[in-house]
Amino acid sequence: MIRFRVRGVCLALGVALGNTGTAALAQSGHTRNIMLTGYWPPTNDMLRPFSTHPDQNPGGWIGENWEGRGYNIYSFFPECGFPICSGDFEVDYQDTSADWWRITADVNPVGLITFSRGNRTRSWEIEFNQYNRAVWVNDYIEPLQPTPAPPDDSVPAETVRHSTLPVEEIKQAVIDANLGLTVFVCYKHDGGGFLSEFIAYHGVWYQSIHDSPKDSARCVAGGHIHVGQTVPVETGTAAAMVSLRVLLDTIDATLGRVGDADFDGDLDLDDHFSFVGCMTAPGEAVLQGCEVFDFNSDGDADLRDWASLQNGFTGAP
Ligand SMILES: [Ca+2]
Ligand SMILES: [Ca+2]
Ligand SMILES: [Ca+2]
Repeated sequence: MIRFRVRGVCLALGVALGNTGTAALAQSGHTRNIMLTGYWPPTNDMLRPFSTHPDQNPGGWIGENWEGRGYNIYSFFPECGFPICSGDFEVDYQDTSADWWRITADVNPVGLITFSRGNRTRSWEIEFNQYNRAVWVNDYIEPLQPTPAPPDDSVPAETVRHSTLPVEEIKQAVIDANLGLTVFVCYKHDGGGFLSEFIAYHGVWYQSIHDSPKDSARCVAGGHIHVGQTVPVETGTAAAMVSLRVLLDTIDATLGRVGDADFDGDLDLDDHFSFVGCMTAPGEAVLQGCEVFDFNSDGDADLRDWASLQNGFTGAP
């Protein structure tokens, strides 16, 4: 682990670990992997339950087939003894960018949310704009600007990329959760021009690259949320989960719900009947055409997947 000192106010770094431990299974042109990144507290601490790293999450990973929805949730974040952080995402444009591309190549996320520490209030600020800036706030390790700057040579400098998260739906859901947060979408401003906006830009940039339904690692939606410094960790975790549920709803609406074999929007007896012909032993390869039943993305359609289907039973509309 490289430890280094940073100073002053600093936003976002995300983190990468040497071994992410992800299933990285591609299916039907996309995974069911969701990538979350955190940075300064509370955004690193609030994402611990979704880390597969035993040192960062001694309580154990809860991301597998989270809430029976058919998505594996993976988080990556640094350890920060403010202002010092350690981990693969350093407060450095060069390392952050290199780690971003390495981790996404492993996770192949179908959706992503980058989080970073925001202002000094209990805010949940959903960022709409992130720019391909030619000039950024200097980081602390030479070279102090991104290399290259602007980072994205596929579009002109100062091009804005918008969040593809369902920003209004996330806002409303977090408000409705009554977590004591000030929730808003930032439509008029940018992400601050430092590491927060840099990783935010990477998120929406990555999503645009993998936007096509023909992409073997399709990414449906991505964007950034700034979390206020005084948001308690537990509140941050709760709000992240609320935001995540809305993201999963959006991905379901685009790709179809896991377990919905007849693609009619429900998990009813018709789907259960279909499962019977698809069931495998644990670890036995899922049959072609039965991938929709592999809730935990481990390559089979066994009784664990059946349990998720049963728990998600909706009946016919
Ligand atoms: Ca640097
Ligand atoms: Ca159905
Ligand atoms: Ca399975």
